[in-house]
Amino acid sequence: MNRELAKSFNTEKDIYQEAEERLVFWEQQAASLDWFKKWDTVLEWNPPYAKWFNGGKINASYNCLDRHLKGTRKDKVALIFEGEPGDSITYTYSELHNEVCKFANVLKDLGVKKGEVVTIYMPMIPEAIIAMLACARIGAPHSVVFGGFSSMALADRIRDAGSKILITADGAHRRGKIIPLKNNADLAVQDTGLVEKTVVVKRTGTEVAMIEGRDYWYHDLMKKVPTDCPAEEMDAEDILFILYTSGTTGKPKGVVHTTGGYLTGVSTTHKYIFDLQEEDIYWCTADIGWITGHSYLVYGPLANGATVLVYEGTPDYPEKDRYWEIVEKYKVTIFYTAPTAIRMFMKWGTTYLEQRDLSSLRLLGTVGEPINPEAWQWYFKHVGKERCPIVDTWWQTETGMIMVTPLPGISELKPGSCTLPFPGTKVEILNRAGDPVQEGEVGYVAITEPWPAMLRNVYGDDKRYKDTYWSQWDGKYYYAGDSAKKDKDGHFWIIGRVDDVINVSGHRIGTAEIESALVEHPAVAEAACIGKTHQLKGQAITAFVTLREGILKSEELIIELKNHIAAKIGAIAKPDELYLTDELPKTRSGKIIRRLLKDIAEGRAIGDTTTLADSSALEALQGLAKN
Ligand code: 7RM
Repeated sequence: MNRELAKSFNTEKDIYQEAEERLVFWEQQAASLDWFKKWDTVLEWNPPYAKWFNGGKINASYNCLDRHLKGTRKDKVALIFEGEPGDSITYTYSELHNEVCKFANVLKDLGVKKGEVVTIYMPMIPEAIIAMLACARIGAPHSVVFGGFSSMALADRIRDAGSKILITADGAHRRGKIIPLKNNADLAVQDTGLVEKTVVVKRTGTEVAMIEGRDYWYHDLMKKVPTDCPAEEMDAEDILFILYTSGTTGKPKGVVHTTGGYLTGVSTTHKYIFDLQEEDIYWCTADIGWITGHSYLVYGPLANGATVLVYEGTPDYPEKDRYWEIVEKYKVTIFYTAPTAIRMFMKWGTTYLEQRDLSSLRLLGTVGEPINPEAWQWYFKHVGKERCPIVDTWWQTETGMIMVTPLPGISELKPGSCTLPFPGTKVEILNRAGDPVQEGEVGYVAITEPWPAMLRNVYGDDKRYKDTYWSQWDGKYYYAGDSAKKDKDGHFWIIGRVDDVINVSGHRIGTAEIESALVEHPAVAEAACIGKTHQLKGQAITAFVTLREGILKSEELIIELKNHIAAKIGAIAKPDELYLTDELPKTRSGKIIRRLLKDIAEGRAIGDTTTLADSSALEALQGLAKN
């Protein structure tokens, strides 16, 4: 379907064919960036260590700013900022360049040296992006810690990175309330005893304690510095940033990304996948604390000279139409969000969309989880008005860039499938032995050839890098930790994390499969399933379900939903227990934390909740499962 509709997109050449010669393709893409010195080799691959464009000299901040100042993009809007309280501000490329240069000088004055990790713990405000680009400018890797994380989580990350400088804000706006970022930062700083200087942006006007000689106001420092700061000539393989991501153990992994390959990967994918045109208003709703914020809010789009919208708040404040109000106000053309947000919009109903003009939209995207076909259809119909292709983009913190995705204008769109590997990448679905699986068979997602934006290591933990990603197939292929199937057209259907597989009486059932069946039921908004230890079956399925607005909870409905799953998948997938709940425990990036649901179902002590967005969801659930 939708091949017709996608025809309006500009794609004269067959990019898949063109990219068959992978290294030639990536070399051509790299050449569209500005380099101080050209690379010696495109790829040096000593599994599992890759060097891309080795010998090349480049700066990410220069590529996101300076090179746009030469022509008409100088006065083009780079950032449109919409604050939660409704304030807004824009920066042209030239203005953003000024601010970044000034802040780079501030960092230098504070003694930050090339190679030193700077931690950024900020709300979604322009200064956060300015700080990232300023770090990149002087060659100091940044470690952005999501502003919703606790002081403990922040302290862990500061410690692991050995960071001596922290950039934060007095507070963050969140649903009309203020989150005390500086207070949290202070606790983390005390706890680690590592941080020597902090820079504080005044955002909320909250009263905060400033320690003489340690804490500095951003606006004070910015007054005293020149606007001129040449970009440091970095090696292509110098670290651009570290981003912590949770693994199977409690200790987060610092995923290391370098400069030249990363920038090549994110700019190329951003340009082709979002069909970027000069006049687009591009909005990615991800927070800068996540990889999507790094790759597709900051580095990809700015390297491409796009106009990027940055929104500080949540979709439901002050009203549930806030996103659509923003689309209408700024005439957003490209909108990139997560399935969890889409399912929430579905739950809220269509009235909020209907009262806003969404006719500027021309392309939609999703990322973060498998999108169930029903949510896809809803997005297509009610947001895109059946005019906008949807790009369902599969990738990870570790891949740095989108790896499996449709291309508008070329690909057939299939609700629920992220379709095909991006040109110039080799993604496969393999069995344990490393052989490709047959059509319809479940296997593991593998990346069989290095790609430019791939992670280079786990910060300070080489062993973990090898064990986690390269031990599955003897160091040959990258192990993504996801399971997937291919259909008859060779299109990818991601099932979910491998750790989300339930084994009922020897039958492997993906939680995602059951969840997908559940959300097809008209009463269901969202669902999460886990495997609960069972004496006979090994594991039994427990389902947690939130209902759509206006649907009442009842025993009859519980029975109906169980039968619905049995009808959709088979009796084997019928949950033993099904709870109707108002909320599910999620991370701040919207991923359901099944581990916590498992603790609840098993009736054991709740594990690590530092990644949980809202703890009230848990309390309600515990009450339910006890009854
Ligand atoms: C970008 C991001 C990575 C995990 C990944 C998958 C899941 C992401 C999709 C998806 C199905 C998608 N980075 N995932 N995108 N599953 N379809 N389009 O989310 O490191 O935070 O998460 O997210 O399980 O392994 S991440």
